[in-house]
Parts: sequence; structure tokens; C-alpha cells
Amino acid sequence: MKLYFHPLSGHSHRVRLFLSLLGIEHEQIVVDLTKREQKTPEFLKLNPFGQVPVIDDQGTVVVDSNAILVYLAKKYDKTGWLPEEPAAAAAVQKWLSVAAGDVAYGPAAARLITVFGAAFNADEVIARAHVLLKRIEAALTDREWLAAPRPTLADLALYSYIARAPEGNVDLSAYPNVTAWLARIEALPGFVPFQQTAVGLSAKR
Ligand SMILES: N[C@@H](CCC(=O)N[C@@H](CS)C(=O)NCC(=O)O)C(=O)O
Repeated sequence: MKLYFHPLSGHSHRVRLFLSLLGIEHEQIVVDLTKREQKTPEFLKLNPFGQVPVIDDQGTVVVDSNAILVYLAKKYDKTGWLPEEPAAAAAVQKWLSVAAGDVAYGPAAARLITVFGAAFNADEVIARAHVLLKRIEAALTDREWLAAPRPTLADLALYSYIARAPEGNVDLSAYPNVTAWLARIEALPGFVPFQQTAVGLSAKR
């Protein structure tokens, strides 16, 4: 298995995290986004969208972080990261949609400003992040995991950008259920951290 990724990409981290939790050995290939390696003709043959992450599983190429999570769960997991039961499967899918929408345009976008210099409106994306965090906080009121009584792909898909939201000046201190849930994920056997950057609220003082 090959993983094409960038160490500061949360989309990449959710895949690295799942590979590690599943104990799947893989070769890590850094695609340097700062040098636009994701737009070279060679890489565009792998992923015409010109983005990381991408996996190549002995010739089966899968692009898009959430699609990769689903592929890995279907192929390599028997423990329930992607439940079969209809209501739980739908709940996981709902959170994957949240990861691709609200998370990408909220906390992930806020962090892109501080880490990569992206030209988003900080007030707008930070406000969007807090709307989402209030929803996650409420969803975790009476449960430990987002979609089922056990951790699922829903938790992994949301983890990376929520954990590093402070880098984008999104303060997590008003969300105790969220911070407890982050700690539960970090305690899973095989957990690997998402590289930190000293920017935003995470800047060294
Ligand atoms: N929907 C994609 C989004 C991936 C994505 O946005 N990747 C970013 C890094 S976090 C990227 O490769 N950006 C470079 C670019 O778009 O040129 C996924 O879930 O994998």
C-alpha cells in the first residue's frame, strides 16, 4: 500500500490515522503542496483532482479521504468502523458529509489561512466553525462517539481538523464534550497525532 499525502493536511491525517489504527503497513510518499507537486502531470494521472490524499493498494488507486476510509473499512476491517446496520451506516454517512462540507469550509478553512496563507475571510470561516462546534458539542451530550456506541469512520473523519482548529484561531475551550471526545480518539490503540503548527491560538507565547 502506498499513501500519497502531506504532513500538514488534515484530509491526509484522517487516512494515516485509520491505516495506523488498522495496523496496515504502508509506504508514505510526501506530495509537497508548497511546490505544487499535486498538480504535476504525473500526479494528475493518479488523481485528476490534483489533491492529497491518494492511496495505491497494489494497483487499486483510491482518491478522496472519505472514500479511502470507506475502502479501507470495507476491505480490511471486520470490527465495525463502518457499521452495516442501516441507521448506524446512515449516521456515519451523515458525518462524512459534514466532514466534506461544514468541516472543510469551517475549521479547515480557518486553519488554511494561518498555516498556508489562504485568502479566506477569517471572521466568516471562524464563525462557521463555531456553528459546527456547537452542533458537535450537542451531538456528544449523551454519547461518547458520533455515530454509534463505538468509534466509527465518523469520528476519524472529523478528528483532525477539529483537533487542530485552534491553529486557525478557533477556540475549543467552550466545548467540553468535544475536547473529551478528542481525548478519547487520542487514547485509541494505534493513534498517530496530526503534526502541530505553532500558529493562531497554538502559537508559542
Ligand atoms: N475532498 C478531498 C479534499 C482533499 C483536499 O482538500 N486536499 C488538500 C490538502 S488538505 C489539497 O490537496 N490541496 C491542494 C490543492 O487543492 O491544490 C478529500 O477529502 O480528500
